[in-house]
Amino acid sequence: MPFRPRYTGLIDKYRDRLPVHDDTRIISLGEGNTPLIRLHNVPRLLEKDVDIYVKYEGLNPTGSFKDRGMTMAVTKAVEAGSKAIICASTGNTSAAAAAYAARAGITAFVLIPDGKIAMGKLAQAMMYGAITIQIKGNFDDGMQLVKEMTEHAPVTIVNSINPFRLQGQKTAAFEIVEELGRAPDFHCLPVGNAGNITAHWIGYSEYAPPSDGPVTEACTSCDGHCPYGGGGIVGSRPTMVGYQAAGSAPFLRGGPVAEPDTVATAIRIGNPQSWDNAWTVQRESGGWFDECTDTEILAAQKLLAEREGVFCEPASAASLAGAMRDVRDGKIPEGSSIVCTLTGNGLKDPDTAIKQSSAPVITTEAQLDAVKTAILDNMD
Ligand code: AN7
Repeated sequence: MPFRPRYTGLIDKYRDRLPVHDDTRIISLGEGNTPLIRLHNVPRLLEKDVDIYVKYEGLNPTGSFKDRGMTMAVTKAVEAGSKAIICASTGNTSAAAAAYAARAGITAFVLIPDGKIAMGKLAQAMMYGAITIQIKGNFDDGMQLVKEMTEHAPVTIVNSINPFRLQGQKTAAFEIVEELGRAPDFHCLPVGNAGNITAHWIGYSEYAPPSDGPVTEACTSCDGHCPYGGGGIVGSRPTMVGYQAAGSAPFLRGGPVAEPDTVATAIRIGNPQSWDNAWTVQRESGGWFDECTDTEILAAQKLLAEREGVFCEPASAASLAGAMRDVRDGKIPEGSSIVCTLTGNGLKDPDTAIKQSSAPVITTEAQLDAVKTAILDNMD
């Protein structure tokens, strides 16, 4: 039987296109290589001829896409001799930072909004041994404090303003192109700080560089033209579409939102750090931003779980909620191939899931008669 080499993470796989050296010590947990699942039942429900794939980033080692960026950011922090990393987070960045710091043997300080992160994410920061600082404020307050802290202590920021984060996250686009053999027509993502939509665009642009000029203006991490990698492999880039939660939608309001609020706590962000880059992505790709209500987000999360067997966290479902509406309205035309990024695992936020589920949970005596009734009453 032929054996395939063991998968050892995205830096090893894409080292030609990433800023690492031959002797760089790689801090990895085997992130990346996530499944691209073709939806069967949702397109049928929509009664539209579209191909919808979900890129299930919830299957990364800490359960979100943040691991792609964190393997790079922590690898580079360690290479530079840093002994401590710091981030503000709505939960997933802190989980990833804590895990990769543990792996590297350095300290992670994480600032999270008190009472506003999902339970699974708090459990992760604590178990991975981060120093957790719960602030009586939101993500945007935390981000401001983290930036100020770097002037007072030798700590490396691992939020997505760290350019190595985007370099790691661009590999999701590589995987999608390799699997489909081409770029999708549309790529839909939930947007908070807009780091991930920027990173995807950098990745797509490296695989299908425009004939003239820089790969993409959004590629701030390499001053406008990427020195890594060896040219394009496909001929097109997707239209990029970013969806925000309606109560937390600065890209729709045209500026920062002071008191962002949404059930999708991961994207409860009022002052996106990649503001300019995101508009560059929108312009260069011919895409758009839109917003989804909490009701739409939760309905899409439930639909995906009940009809496709894929459990993502609420923020992630914004990508599908928005895409479904745009397909229905014809903004995304029939015949299109669409990828929706499911940024985080549903297990991150069991409270929200249990609260909104209407599936029967029947409590009975541990006796055959009682169980028989429960089953026969519920047969179709
Ligand atoms: C599940 O963890 O910002 O637009 O601090 O956790 O790149 O910010 C999380 C963001 C989407 C938005 N989906 O991505 C954090 C944090 C999930 C997320 C986003 C986040 P960006």
